[in-house]
Formats: sequence, C-alpha cells, structure tokens
Amino acid sequence: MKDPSDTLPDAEPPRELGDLKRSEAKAYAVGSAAVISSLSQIHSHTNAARGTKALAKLNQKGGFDCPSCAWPDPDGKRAMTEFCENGAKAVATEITDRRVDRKFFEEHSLVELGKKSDFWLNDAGRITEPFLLEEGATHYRPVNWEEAFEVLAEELNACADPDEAIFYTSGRASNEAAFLYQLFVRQFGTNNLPDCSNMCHESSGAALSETIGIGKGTVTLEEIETTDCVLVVGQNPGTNHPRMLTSLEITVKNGGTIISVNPLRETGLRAFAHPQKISGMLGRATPLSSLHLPIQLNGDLALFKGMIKCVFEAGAVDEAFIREYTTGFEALREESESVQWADLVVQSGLSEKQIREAAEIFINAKEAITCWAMGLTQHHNSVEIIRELVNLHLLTGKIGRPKSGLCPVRGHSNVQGDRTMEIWEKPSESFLQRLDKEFGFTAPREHGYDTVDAIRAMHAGKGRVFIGLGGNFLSAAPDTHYTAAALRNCQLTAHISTKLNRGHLVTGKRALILPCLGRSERDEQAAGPQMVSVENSMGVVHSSQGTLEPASPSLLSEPAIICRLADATLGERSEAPWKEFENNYDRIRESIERVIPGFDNFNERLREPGGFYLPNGVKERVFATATGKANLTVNPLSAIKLEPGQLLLQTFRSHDQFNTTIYGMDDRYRGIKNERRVVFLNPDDMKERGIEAEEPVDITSYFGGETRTAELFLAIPYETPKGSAAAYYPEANVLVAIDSTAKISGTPTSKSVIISLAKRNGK
Ligand SMILES: Nc1nc2c(c(=O)[nH]1)N[C@H]1C(S)=C(S)[C@@H](COP(=O)(O)OP(=O)(O)OC[C@H]3O[C@@H](n4cnc5c(=O)[nH]c(N)nc54)[C@H](O)[C@@H]3O)O[C@H]1N2
Ligand SMILES: Nc1nc2c(c(=O)[nH]1)N[C@H]1C(S)=C(S)[C@@H](COP(=O)(O)OP(=O)(O)OC[C@H]3O[C@@H](n4cnc5c(=O)[nH]c(N)nc54)[C@H](O)[C@@H]3O)O[C@H]1N2
Ligand code: SF4
Ligand SMILES: [Mo]
Repeated sequence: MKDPSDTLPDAEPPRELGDLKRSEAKAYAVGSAAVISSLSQIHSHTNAARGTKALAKLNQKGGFDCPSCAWPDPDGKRAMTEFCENGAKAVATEITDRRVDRKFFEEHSLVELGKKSDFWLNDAGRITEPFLLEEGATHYRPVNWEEAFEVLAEELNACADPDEAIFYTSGRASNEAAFLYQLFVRQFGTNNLPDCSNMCHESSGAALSETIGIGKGTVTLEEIETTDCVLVVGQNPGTNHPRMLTSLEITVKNGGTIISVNPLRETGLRAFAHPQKISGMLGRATPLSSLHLPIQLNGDLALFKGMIKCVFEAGAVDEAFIREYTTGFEALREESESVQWADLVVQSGLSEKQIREAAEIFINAKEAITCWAMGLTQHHNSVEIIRELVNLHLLTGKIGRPKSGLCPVRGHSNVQGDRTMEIWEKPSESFLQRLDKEFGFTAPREHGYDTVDAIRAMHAGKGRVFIGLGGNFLSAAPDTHYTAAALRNCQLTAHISTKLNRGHLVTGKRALILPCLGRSERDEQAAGPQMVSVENSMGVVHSSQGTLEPASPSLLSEPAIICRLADATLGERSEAPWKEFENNYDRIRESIERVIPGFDNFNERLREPGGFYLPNGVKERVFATATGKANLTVNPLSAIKLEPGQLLLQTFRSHDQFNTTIYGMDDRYRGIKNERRVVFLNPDDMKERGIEAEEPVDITSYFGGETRTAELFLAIPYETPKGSAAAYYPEANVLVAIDSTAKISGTPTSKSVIISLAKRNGK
C-alpha cells in the first residue's frame, strides 16, 4: 500500500537519485578530515561565537552531555575537546541559526513538505513555537501553549479507556523528563510506554536480565582500555560511537587484542588516527583489530557456538565459577557436543579455522570484554544470540571480575537512563508499589504496548491519541506505510520536538508540534537555572546543563511541557506537585531518589564532577535472577532459509546521519558521496544477477507470504560476504514487515530482511 501522494504527505523519503560519486572504502578512521568536518558543520549552521561556546561545554564536567550517542566520558581528567566529529554534527544541528517558524508553515503545505528529503526537513532549522494542524487543514498554524495543552487534554480525556492513548519516548529525554512522563502516563491510567529501545537494545535487555539479572553492561571505560581482549561484534564504532576508537587505541597500546566480527570491514575497526594527536593529524594510524571475522548476516549464534565448542575442547571452563555461580551447565555441555562444525561453518559463513583462531585469542586472554550493538540485536533470534554470548563469558568465568564482562553499547545518549526511570511497557510490581506510595495513587498493573504492538493497535483503530517525547516514530519504525496508516487512524498525534521530521507530516486527524529546548540551551525556571541528569552506557549518572540562549523565547523545557500537560489533563485527579516539579528539578530528583533504587543523595551526588556509578551486582558476582545464579542457556541454531535468488539485507547507518536525522548525503568511510539510495552487494551476487555497478534496482522483501518493495537504489559492489547485502535506514524501512520481530524482545528484524533484487526496466 502506498500513499496517494497528491493528497497526503509522503511517508517515505522521495524516490529520487542524487549525483553519486564513489571511491574506495577508507583505510583508517578519523584524523584531520574529522576535525575539518566538525568545524565546517558548526560553521555552516551558526556563528563562531555560538559554536565555540557550545563546543567548549560539550561533555565537560558541569557542561552539557553530547546529544548524540551514549558512549561515556573519562571518569578522571578530561581534555579540552572531549567530543568527536559526529558529536559536533549533533550539536551543530541543534544550535543552528535556521528556523521553522510561522512564516515557514505559511509557505509550505504538508503535502509539499512530504516531497522534500529528510535532509531538507532537518536542515530547515529549529521549531520556534507550538503549531496545530486542524482537522482537514493543509498547513500547520501557530497556537499558544495554553491552546496546545487544551487540545491535548481534550483529546486525552475523550478516550473511552486510557489504553487508547500511546506515549512514545526517544532516548534523548533526560532522567527528569522521563520520570515525569512515566508518572503522568501511569496516573492517566496506562502502561502504553513504547520507546526507541524496543527497536534497539531490547534484545540485549531481555537476554541479560534473564541470564545475569541486570539488563545493562557490566564494565567501565577504564576496564575496556586495560583489558587483554575486546570483541567488537555487530557494531560500527567509527561512525556510531566514534570516541570508542580513542579507547580501543589505548587498549591496543596497552597490549590488548581486538577482534572484530562484522560482515563489513568497517573502516573504524581497521585503524584509527587520533584527531587530537599530532600523529593522527599527520595521518599515522594505529591498526586496531588484529583479527577480522567477515561473518554472514545473522551468523553470530553459530560463531559463538563454535567458540564454546573450543572452550570445552581446550578444557578452558572455569569450573569453580560454574559450580558456585551458575545453573544449566550440563544441558549446555550436551548441546555443545551435539552441534556439528559443518553446520556452524555454513551458518556463520566463516571457516572452522577462523572460528578457532578467535576462540584461541579469547581463551588465552586473561581478561576479555565483548562490546556489541545493532548487528546482534535486530534479528529474529537476537535474544538467543546474546544469551549464547553470555554463555561464552560465563563458561570462561570472564564476567564479574575486573576487566572482564559484557558491554552492550547503547545508542541514544540517555536511552539507558530512560529505562532506569521506568519508561517501559512492562513495569515491575515492586517499582509500581514504590510509585503508588510516593504519589498516593494506584498505577495500572496491566502491561502496555511496545512499539510494534502500539503500531498494530493504532492500525486496528484502537489508538486515539499518540504522543511522542522526542524521536521520529514514523521513520524509525518498521513497515513505513503500515505505520503511516496506523498514525493516520489516530484522532490526535503530537510530538515534543526540537527539529522538523517526517513524523510531523504523517498525522492523525489533528496534530500538534510542541517545540522544546535542546541540551545545549539554558533552562531557566522559577528557582533559577536548571540542570538535568543522564546515564551513559557504563551506568554513570551525571549532570547536563546548557548555557546557550534558547533558539526561541517561546520554547519550553521537556519537564515543563510534561508538567503542564499533566496538570491540564489530570487536574484534581493528580496529587503530584507538578508546579513545584516544573519550578525546581531538585524536587523531581527527590522523588526519583525515593522511587528508583540506586539514587541515594541524588541531588548531592549529581553535583559531584563526573557524577556517580549506579550499583551493578554483577560486578561483585551477585546475579539477581529468578534462580539467584547466572543462568547458562541452550539456544538452538535457527538459520534463516533463503530461496534461490534471495539475499539477506541489513539496514544500517551512514556516517552522515543520526538515526532519522540526516546531516548530509555522504558516507565518507564507505566511499559514498551524494547518495543515500544505495544497496551494498557482494560483487559475485551482482554478477549472478547481471547487475552492473551503480545500476538502479528495486528491492523486494519477503515475509509471511507477503512482499514489499523499496524502489530505486543504486547497486554498489562492496566487500560483504556473498548473500549479505546492506542499505540505509530509514530509506529501507518500507521493507521491514510489521510482524517480522525478534522472539521474546519483539524488536523489528532490521538486520535480516529477506530480499531479492530486480533491475529497473530499461533504466
Ligand atoms: N553518528 C551516529 N551515531 C549514532 C547513531 C547514528 O545514527 N549516527 N545512532 C545511535 C543509535 S540509536 C544506536 S542504537 C547506535 C547504533 O550503532 P551500530 O549498531 O554500530 O549501528 P548500525 O549502523 O546499525 O551498524 C550495525 C553494524 O553491525 C554490523 N552487522 C549487521 N548485521 C550483523 C550481523 O548479523 N552480525 C554481525 N556481527 N554484525 C552485523 C553492520 O555491518 C554494522 O557495522 O549508534 C548510536 N550512535
Ligand atoms: N530499519 C531500521 N530501523 C531502525 C533502526 C535500524 O538500525 N534499522 N534502528 C532503530 C534504533 S536503534 C533506534 S534507537 C530508533 C530511533 O528512533 P527515534 O529515537 O524515534 O528517532 P531519532 O531519529 O533519533 O529522532 C530524531 C528526532 O528527535 C527529535 N529531537 C532531537 N533532539 C531532541 C531533544 O533534545 N528533545 C526532543 N524532545 N526531541 C528531540 C528531533 O525532532 C528529531 O527529528 O530507530 C530504529 N529504527
Ligand atoms: S562518542 Fe558519542 S557521546 Fe562522545 S562525542 Fe562522539 S557522538 Fe558524542
Ligand atoms: Mo538505538
């Protein structure tokens, strides 16, 4: 189903080609090109004074947290520039001088905006005041905040059942905003709190909670830098966590070995030239990974099984650890014996020798850490894959002691904190009891919708109101046209946003844009300037405080928007001190301290430079699982079966984007310029299909007897295993079927889409 594009704004980015220029993939990452790119990004958006002021505070103690990824900052002394190229791009896009104001919306209808690229929409600038789309209107019109909250309260209170409302969160929201939001939603009467994590690290959370009793990583930044072996699996740090390369360079210089497991030889994993060091500026790069395993898409379960076979064979099981701390050993040993190398080789796409080599390094390393991201979490069997990785660490005792453990590298800068604040559709009873007690009400117990269930519910007409706290639900979600139809079924869709995106164009009958302050901006409330808090990938909670002049005087902070929304909607029904919360965020933190474990003396400790670590029992080998032990699990192989002619496609990020925010049209490290509609293919796969380099093709996906098509992509020959293809998200999201989700975690399978390619007739 496609949009009738003349009457409705297009849900998909335009199917148009740019002017592709192609070169070899780069041999090493960062270095001087990155520094030049950072500065030119800032200068293309704002003046030098505003740019310099922002960068001087970025990631500094007492400054503001980088709004891009969740990579941590050093605990100790910090350099003058604790940021990377992509951090600078994220700041540039926030502090831009361009504005989406009333003139902008007078000039552009929604249908017209739908024809613009995602790059163009983001580049239009910061949203300056609230905007309302009336039923049947072609343009947004400005409204004041009072009217905006009236519309929201009216539509929410018209719900026959609170479960008709859906409250999405993207991982940039601060702890304070997230805590208030979940409180408001639960006082309103639902647990419908889907978040971006459902599409991201949900599989990691599910696998880790079950096996080790906490859904988070277990290591610190310093441990990564000083361990003997780091496995980097299914992650492209050079683009998505660039400062991780600084740490990996230190690991290597300290004598550690890096193994990369990735279908692609991502530039960032080959070698790294430090942008802030003279050697880096001159182009002298440190080689990073000493072993690269070019695994087939979805081949990691087989790889980990092979490595586990080697552990048993080498007698490398840590028997004392297994006896004292784990359950399930015998079943795992039996399963490992029954698994055949031939199957592991076929399913991983690696040779037995390659798997043995990785296992030998891992086993012989005194300590080892595994880092991973979306390459492991977005498959139909992701939870099993990650549980198998946990098995490998448990069997060898490489967990819960210094310099050994697990590191799911989180995406959005506060996605982990939002979960800690219980932005979750499946809250625990113990948390709800503490929430009830703090605020004198009874929160709903029935679990709510996750992201995919929320889309299904709206599609089925069971969603009346959709509210997004940040993010771009339409473009981030799978099955773009299905999701668009779901959102269009709502009475009201509303987004709390800094920048314009496609999600503002594909709306319910009415729609609201509620513009908020960004991280870099001063947040002045009745009690004075306010700071917020965030949690990084290593469980460090620290403050973030912006100092720049806000993009417009009409902006409200996220906490203020939520407080006023709650007050307007709930009125007398809520006893929570919304006004006090808005006036002084210390009051929010006092409540957090009483409701969420690990936040004792929150206000005091937040003011300590660098913040504090949240408790993590696994570090002391305390496993808070149902059995009280770490659980070894049996995860049967479950290969994806392809028909002749089919390939597996992963949908991933270019170097010039942050999720659905497109900063530019290039993917420098992969040698792509001026084009996003590309599909990376193994040269033999192209040859077999008679497809020439840069030839336009259509991509068709297959799921459950249905097909979906993404039109007009240029074929790029690339070093990727035969059978494994890649295209950018969000352009390829039309291909991800709504029902194609991971078992247990429900995460869309964005990294293993079954596809075929068709040449475009005569073009
Ligand atoms: N600049 C920038 N930074 C970002 C983001 C951004 O968009 N731009 N997004 C943020 C967010 S929300 C997240 S979640 C993270 C995402 O960080 P990543 O997970 O690094 O992001 P992806 O681009 O999806 O890359 C997935 C990587 O896994 C590999 N891969 C894919 N499938 C498989 C597989 O089956 N097995 C293995 N072993 N590897 C596989 C791909 O080749 C690719 O290198 O980055 C965060 N940081
Ligand atoms: N096919 C495919 N789909 C994917 C993925 C994939 O790899 N492949 N990855 C998935 C992953 S890992 C994730 S995390 C999701 C991301 O999904 P989302 O988090 O929903 O998407 P983003 O693109 O990060 O959201 C960008 C928007 O956030 C708003 N914004 C930016 N800063 C702020 C702020 O400070 N406050 C507020 N209120 N709003 C702000 C801006 O309006 C901007 O347009 O996408 C998922 N979708
Ligand atoms: S590594 Fe991530 S958090 Fe650090 S500066 Fe770069 S983008 Fe920002
Ligand atoms: Mo993510």
